[in-house]
Amino acid sequence: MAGQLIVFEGIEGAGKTTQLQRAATWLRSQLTVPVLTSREPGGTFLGQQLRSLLLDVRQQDEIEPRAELLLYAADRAQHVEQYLKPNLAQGAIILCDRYTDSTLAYQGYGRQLELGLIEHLNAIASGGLTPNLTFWLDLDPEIGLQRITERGAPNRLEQEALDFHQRVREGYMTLAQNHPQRIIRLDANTAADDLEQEIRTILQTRLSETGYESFSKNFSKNFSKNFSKN
Ligand code: Z5A
Repeated sequence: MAGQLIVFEGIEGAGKTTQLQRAATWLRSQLTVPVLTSREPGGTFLGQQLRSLLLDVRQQDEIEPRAELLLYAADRAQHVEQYLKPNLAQGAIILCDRYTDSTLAYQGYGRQLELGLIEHLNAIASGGLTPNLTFWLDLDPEIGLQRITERGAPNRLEQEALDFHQRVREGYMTLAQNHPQRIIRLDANTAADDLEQEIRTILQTRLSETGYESFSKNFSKNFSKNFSKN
């Protein structure tokens, strides 16, 4: 069976990385297929170098919005061909921190570059690879930025003004409305344990529907173990 690409999206501090790691740990305990994690930017060796160019606050040049867009596209093109497609072809489930919707939300809605241009570039960079499922962790940017400030050392994009992050969030809202089957909105202002449970339930349903039989079997086994009175 071809693998599954499952993406976690949202503004800074929404809790994507936390939930992605928790979901990966849980899926590995449930499935026999490989469960991998990755991120954009930075999912390849080249991508790690692009990531530091893009996010380092010590960057001397003000990065032009179109230059920024092209650097994210370069990172994606490398990531898709070198990592995502080969592993999906082997049947892996890949949980990825950010993908094409980030470019639409940040460079499109945030930087206000032309959406049609970004869609075209996303199609080129992704080679047509679209996520099977996207979790959008929706959070008020004021709360997200407060979480980041408490964590310390904000990156170049995290230092943008609040209205930039508001536009990014509105962008995600529009994307979720336009792709209701693929993008699932989660209220990220919820305790991490509750979010984790919600994500597990959705993954169980979606992956069972896609034919992950060992998943359903393991699940029913766990279920009877947990709830059987014997
Ligand atoms: N970007 C772009 O512009 N265009 C593109 O095409 C792509 C990306 C692909 C990547 O930065 C940047 O690149 C990003 C968009 C841009 N902008 N910025 N900045 P990154 O990877 O370094 O940052 P990030 O993706 O935004 O991750 P993050 O800031 O680390 O946030 P997160 O992964 O969503 O959250 P977290 O690390 O899981 O949690 C953050 C803090 O909140 C941490 O202290 C947690 O303990 C806490 N937390 C987590 N969950 C909760 C809950 N539920 N309640 C309370 N506190 C919580």
